[in-house]
Amino acid sequence: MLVLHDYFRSSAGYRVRIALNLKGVDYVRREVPLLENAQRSPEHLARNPQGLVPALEVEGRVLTQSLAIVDWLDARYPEPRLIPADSQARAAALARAMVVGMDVHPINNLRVMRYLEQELGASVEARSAWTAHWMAEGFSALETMARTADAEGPFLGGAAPDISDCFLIPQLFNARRFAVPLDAYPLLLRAEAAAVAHPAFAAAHPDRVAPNA
Ligand SMILES: N[C@@H](CCC(=O)N[C@@H](CS)C(=O)NCC(=O)O)C(=O)O
Repeated sequence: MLVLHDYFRSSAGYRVRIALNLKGVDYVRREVPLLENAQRSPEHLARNPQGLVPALEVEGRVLTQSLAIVDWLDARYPEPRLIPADSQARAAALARAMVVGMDVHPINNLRVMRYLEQELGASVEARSAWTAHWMAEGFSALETMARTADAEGPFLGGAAPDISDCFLIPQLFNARRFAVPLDAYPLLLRAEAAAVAHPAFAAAHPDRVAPNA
């Protein structure tokens, strides 16, 4: 049985939950309470020296980094494919996922927010402006990428979701938490609407996996 060390509101964990659900793979979740700094406990650092979630235990080994985990899932459980086989489509799907996973999320996550506040003295307003700015940059580029792609939707990946949808939907959840305006991104909202209606995405939602849910 796979064991996902995760935090209910972690968007990187949410990506992996979506991918596991899309693949129909059974797993158990273990909550790592980030606000209590459990990610920095010796126990979790032994799983992931970065002190981050998600971490996926697979047959005595631990996989980290959500993109690497989704890639592993695609190799281990090939259907449905989340990273397309066609080389051009593969590069495009990974590029969309990386807009979120490499260029938006890493500068908005908990440790960066804490650093901005505790080391650089940023106010709550300044932190919110920072978050909204980098999300808007990323969403704006993704919207253009979605518009110029061959796929007709509703997902970024087309009729079926791909890895970029696994990355986008959690980031939109974050955006809504921080009241980031989303009206300028109709194609991203179309993917979100399709995800709301999709059982694999719905079951991965933070409200569904929250400790008190
Ligand atoms: N690039 C990593 C990012 C992981 C990450 O930033 N996880 C966040 C939660 S979404 C975390 O564990 N934060 C804890 C902290 O910042 O102290 C991935 O994709 O897995």
